[in-house]
Order: sequence, then structure tokens, then C-alpha cells
Amino acid sequence: MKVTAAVSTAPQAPFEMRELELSALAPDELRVRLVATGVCHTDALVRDQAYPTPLPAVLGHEGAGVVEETGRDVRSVRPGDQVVLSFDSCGQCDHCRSGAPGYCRSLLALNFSGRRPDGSSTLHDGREPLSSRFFGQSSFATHANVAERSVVKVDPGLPLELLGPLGCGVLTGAGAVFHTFRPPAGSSIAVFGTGAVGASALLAAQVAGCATLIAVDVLGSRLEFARALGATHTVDPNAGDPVEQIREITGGRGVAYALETTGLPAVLRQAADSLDIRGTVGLVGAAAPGTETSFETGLSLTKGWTLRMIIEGDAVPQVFVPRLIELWSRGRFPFDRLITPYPFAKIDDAFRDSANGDAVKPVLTFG
Ligand code: CXF
Ligand code: ZN
Repeated sequence: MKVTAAVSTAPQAPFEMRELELSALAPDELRVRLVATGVCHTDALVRDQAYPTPLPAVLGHEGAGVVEETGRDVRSVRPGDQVVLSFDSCGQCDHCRSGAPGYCRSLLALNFSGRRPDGSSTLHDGREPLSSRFFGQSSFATHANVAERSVVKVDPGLPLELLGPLGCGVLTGAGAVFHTFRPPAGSSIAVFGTGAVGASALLAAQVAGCATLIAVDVLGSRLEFARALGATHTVDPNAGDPVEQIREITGGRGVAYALETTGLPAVLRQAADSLDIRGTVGLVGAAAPGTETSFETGLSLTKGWTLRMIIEGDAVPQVFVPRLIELWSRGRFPFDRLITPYPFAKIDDAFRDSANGDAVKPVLTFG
């Protein structure tokens, strides 16, 4: 069938709205009519070719929509079901079977290769196939053939125009707190970067009972927003060494948990240096392959600190997304405050506002 998609053609280039042919369903796919799709920093990283998905490509990996048709082998959803779309995983490897699909042995192939496992593409422009199945979805399009393992069924009546970011950015920030850190009540946490992932971590840290919530960002407007979301302290690295500021806030000790969401090596170093004895720093901010950071290792030894690389909040989307919806519906996890809606046709505005900090989580809506 014909679909309208926003095509990424070159690094930094504006999106091109094109009519493309969406293929027939593979047995493990279902066709989703998109209602909304979040914009994640990873989309921009891939457009700019920090990750190797070949261009031209249809990106987008925080889709939410309605199932129109299911492939032969699909069992978990039916036409008419509402779904949130998340990352893909094989379901067969040791890590998937251990409940850690974020560390699937086929993660890069399934989410970034731009092809189905059999090498075919779901999208064609009449001359050539385009990269598709990005995170099992490629949801910058009116319709997508989605891998069943990317799909989370959600209750009818829920507002799909809000739920897409639960599939990646919100899941990542909240999951890092709930699944990776598991902070005891009364803990201290510093969140470096208060975009959608960092803001979601701040919300989750409050649910988990953290007492000291420090937001670190270079944008004053973001720090103000972090306070409104419940941060107890804010740190502006332009106003002085953030490590020193965090030590001051914590009575000289440092924080038990630090989450690095920016992908900047220097910020990861600061996050590590901000830790208390036996603290944990989590890295969720994506950076280009080959990026390196150095750490102090002499005195660090006596601190016994831990570095955890965290993919997609250590979450199983089909378990965690419904839990986040439950918290949200009880008023305890207001992630909708992060969202700014844009019509799909304004996708370039959404990316611009995300890059310059004017929007925390743009969500494209399909009218
Ligand atoms: C990504 C970051 C790069 C590895 C896979 C997960 N996060 C999603 O945007
Ligand atoms: Zn993402």
C-alpha cells in the first residue's frame, strides 16, 4: 500500500516527505496506522550517521497507533488493538531468554540495519528499497510494518498521542532508576542532562523515594523545568565545577547514583567523579562508536564505584510500559508534562526545537 513517510537522505539534511510503497506483511509483522511518534535524540544521531543505518532511511522509534492487519504468525495483537512501539529483539538468544532484551545478541542488526532479518526492506520508492524496520518500526510514516517483538498492547481508550515516548526515551530514563539503580528510599541521585531521558529519571527517582534529586544541565530553562518536576537541587556547570557543586549539596560525600544522559565523554567523567563511595554511574547517552572516556583509577579503587552501560532502561517493554502507564494514570508519573505536540508535516521544526532545547520531547501527530 502507499504510505507517506519522512525520509532521511543525508546527515543534517531536512526530512523529505515522500510517498512510498509499504510491502505486504512478513509472518512476524503487523501493520500499524500511526497516531503519534516521539522524536528521540537517537533519530538525529542516525540521520547524522553516528550509527550506521544506511541512508535513505525512514527513522522513528517511539510510535503509537492502531493495528490494521497482522501477519500469519502474530499472536499477541489483533486488528483494532492500540499499541505502543519499542525496540526489537530476537527473543531466542540467552539474553532475551534471561529477560534482558536490551542486550539481545542481534540488537544492532534488528534495530539499526535498516532491513528485516532476511535482508528485505518494508519500504520502496519505486526505484530502490529504503532503510526500514528501524527499531522494528520506522514510525516516521503514516503506516509501518512492525516486528511483533517491538509491540506493546495497551488498553483501548488510552491517549495514543501521549504514549509513544514510553517506548524509548521515558522507558530508558525510568528504567535506569527502577531496574538498574533500584535506589533505597532516601538515596541521592544526580541526573546529568535533563532532556526527556533525564526528566523521566527524575520522575522515577521520586517514585522510588530518592530524597536528594540533583539536576545538572547547561540550559537555565531546563533546570527550571527540572525543579518544577521535583528536582531538589540544580547544578549549572557554567556556574562552576559541577563535581564541586554536587559535593557541596551532599555534605562532601557525593551521590549514590549518577545518570549520564548526554553522550558527552567529559560529562560521563564528571558523573563518575560525583559519586559517593560505592556509588553507581549509569550511562544511557548514546555516542558514536569509538568514543572514549578516561577515569581516575588510583583513588577510585578505594571508592569501589561501578559503571553500568544501560540499554533501554534494562526493561522488558511489554512488562514495563504497562507499569509506567499505571503509575501515570494514578498521577504519580506525569511524563506527559515533557511532551510538545507537532503535526507530522512539521517534523523539521520538531527536530530543531529538540536540538536547541526548546522542546523536551516532541511528539509528531498524524491528523
Ligand atoms: C539507543 C541508543 C543506542 C543503542 C540502542 C539504544 N537508545 C535509543 O534511542
Ligand atoms: Zn530512542
